[in-house]
Amino acid sequence: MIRERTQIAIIGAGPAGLLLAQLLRIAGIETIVLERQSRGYVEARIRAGVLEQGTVELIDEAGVGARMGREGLPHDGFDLAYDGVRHRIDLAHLTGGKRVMVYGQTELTKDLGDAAAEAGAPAIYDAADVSIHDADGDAPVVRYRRKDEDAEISCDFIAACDGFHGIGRRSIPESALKTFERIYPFGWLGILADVPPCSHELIYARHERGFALASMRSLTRSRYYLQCPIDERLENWPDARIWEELKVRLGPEAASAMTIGPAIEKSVAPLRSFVAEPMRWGRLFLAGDAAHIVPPTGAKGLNLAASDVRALSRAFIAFYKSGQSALIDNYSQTCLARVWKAVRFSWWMTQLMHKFGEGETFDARVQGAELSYLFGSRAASQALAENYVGLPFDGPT
Ligand code: RFL
Ligand code: PHB
Repeated sequence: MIRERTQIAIIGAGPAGLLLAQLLRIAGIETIVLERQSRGYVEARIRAGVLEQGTVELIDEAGVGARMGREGLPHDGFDLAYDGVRHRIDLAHLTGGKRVMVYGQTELTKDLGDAAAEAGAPAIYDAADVSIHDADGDAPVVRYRRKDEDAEISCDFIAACDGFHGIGRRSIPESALKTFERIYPFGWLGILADVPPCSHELIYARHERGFALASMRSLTRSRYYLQCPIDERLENWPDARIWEELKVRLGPEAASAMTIGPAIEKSVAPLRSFVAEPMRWGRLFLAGDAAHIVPPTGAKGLNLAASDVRALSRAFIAFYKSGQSALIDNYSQTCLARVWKAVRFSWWMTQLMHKFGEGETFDARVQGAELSYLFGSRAASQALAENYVGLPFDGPT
């Protein structure tokens, strides 16, 4: 049996776990990060692409923003397309100069993984059978298996950053947790291709055949999504069919500027809203997707993980540096206030942009009216822009 001791045991080496470890490391707090998968597997998962300005600032504060500063693409706006009309949401103009950054989650995870390795404290990858013990007492323990040897970490606190399917949230007794969920009746078919984007900014399109999104990872790599049935099979979508459908849904201007090429990744993701309350049980803290999921329409998932980690790192730092536990005690309440606003925004944008039924329904008419209002009203556009660039981290609770 390997026995170890650390201040904070972190489960999960996704963006939340790695960023938390990095923020604590530079504050002189010890952590051990346990990850079920290999480093290669974690870094190859194609997911988020849009970072709020506050997330960018946090990554800089963590000392891992250099490559993002060189290679990331700052975006001042995006387009909404409806009924053949494209309307630009000028983020910078509507929010007093705020913008977002297009930088892939894969790249951020690599930068964080490199920083940990350079500091001589890489995550423990391929950690099997991770389990949590005594989190409601004073001496929590995490057990796992490493190359067929059993290991045990004793620690002061445990941060479960192990995503929606992790064991962190499941280790909390059901009676201590309240959960809220909405499952949407469709998914997103995503495609990644090494071709230049069809527009220099993102296009979110509401089309009678369903939602489509044109995004990117760089000036030579495009990321596109199509609303599809929840049980869609990838075999039904050869590359040629995806490109044709994107052209129809994104409209003639995007179609004429679209370069097509072979897909280097293709997947279907379900859409879900989910929140678990509270985000703490004794000495166990949930952060990121372990505590909440939002549909990707508002580009909020990774950004919420970053704001949880910001609050949790500040709480641990206050505890170790000045013995204050107020931030630890308020962690769940502080996070949930911002989480629910992002859940609301992601739900609203999903409702607005997707096809929910066939034909000329009441809901479709209301959607049309809301989009037309949005295109014509500065107040409505401003509310969208303010949420998209990210609400303040330390807003009212
Ligand atoms: P992750 O990334 O799921 O990482 C959790 C890690 O924990 C590990 N793990 C375990 N380790 C040890 N023991 C166990 N028992 C374990 N169980 C799990 C896992 O292997 C994994 O490495 O959660 P984290 O760190 O909270 O990060 C959250 C983000 O990944 C997620 O919110 C975003 O990707 C969501 N998202 C987007 N967010 C944005 O902010 N902007 C976007 O543009 C955006 N686009 C997206 C998205 C998510 C998508 N999908 C596929 C769901 C687009 C898509 C299509
Ligand atoms: C992406 O590029 O993967 C992306 C961008 C914006 C979203 C969701 C996903 O709203």
